Amino acid sequence: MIGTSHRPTTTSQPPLTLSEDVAEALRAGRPVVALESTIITHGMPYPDNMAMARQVEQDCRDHKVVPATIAVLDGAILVGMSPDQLTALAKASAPMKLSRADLGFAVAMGRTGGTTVSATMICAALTGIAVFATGGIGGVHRGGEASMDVSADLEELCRTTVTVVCAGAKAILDLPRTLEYLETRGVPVVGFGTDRLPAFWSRESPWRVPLRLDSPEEIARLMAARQALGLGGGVLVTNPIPAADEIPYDRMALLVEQALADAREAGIEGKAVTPFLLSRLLTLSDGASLTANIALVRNNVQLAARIATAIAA
Ligand code: PSU
Ligand code: MN
Repeated sequence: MIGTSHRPTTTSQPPLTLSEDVAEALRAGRPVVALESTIITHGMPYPDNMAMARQVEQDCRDHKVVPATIAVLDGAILVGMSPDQLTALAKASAPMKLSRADLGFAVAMGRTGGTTVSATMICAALTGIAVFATGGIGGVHRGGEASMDVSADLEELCRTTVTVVCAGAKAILDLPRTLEYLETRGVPVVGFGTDRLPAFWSRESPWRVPLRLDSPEEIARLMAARQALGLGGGVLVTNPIPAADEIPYDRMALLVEQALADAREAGIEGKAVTPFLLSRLLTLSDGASLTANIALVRNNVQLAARIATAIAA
């Protein structure tokens, strides 16, 4: 109760700033979906990034679910953002790309950045949000067996208990090694209504997805069963892009080869690789990759909203 005791100012509370509607929904047990923000800062150009960010928040509200876009502005971890805060993030000059390794640094140094899948999962779990929607996850990069370029997203899926809805992984990655990594570390990879691993812009890839579920209620049951068994760690739901918006795998594969060659030639390394490839593919596909990207993110957010609703029921 307020006023009955003095609390020391150094509490063990994590430094998270919840928007009023997120805090209110969590108190009342109403559904909330977390949304990442590297897609805003590094995944799409301005102003498409801002339009997409607003659209997916509206998609959540249309499903009577509260959106919690997560990002770091001037060192504050925001869980749920105002329209002004979203605009500031979308327009930020040289924002950081924040994974697990960078989150504490950004808070300590008052920096601004978009949170990747790994950092967004951490913040969602700290807040008590169980479902999170993104476009595509990071994975084992092609040649990763030599470069050791493996996205921190995979390790986060192993350790942090949040269900992540994505459109599979991009063909810029080594998809079979990405699946192997997740299997070894005990992360269930679920195809939503499909037996084939979706490949982001494409509904199907040549690889089978290990598990299949066909409704949001089944996904909620999987989450409940894992919780009852004390199995920590994430669930990865892979949701194929709507047919009307897809770029077929074989066509995309050619553009991906070109973009990878360009990245090698330009000497791009480390965390710059994914943003570089995405922007190259935007050019190489004459903008088609961006249209597809927006469609698949919306599709994922809508599924995440249905899963969050099924859990709350
Ligand atoms: N997929 C997109 N756009 C993105 C990303 C994925 O369509 O911006 C981001 C996600 O935030 C993901 C990150 O967590 O890329 C992975 O980066 P890396 O491969 O450097 O781990
Ligand atoms: Mn990497």
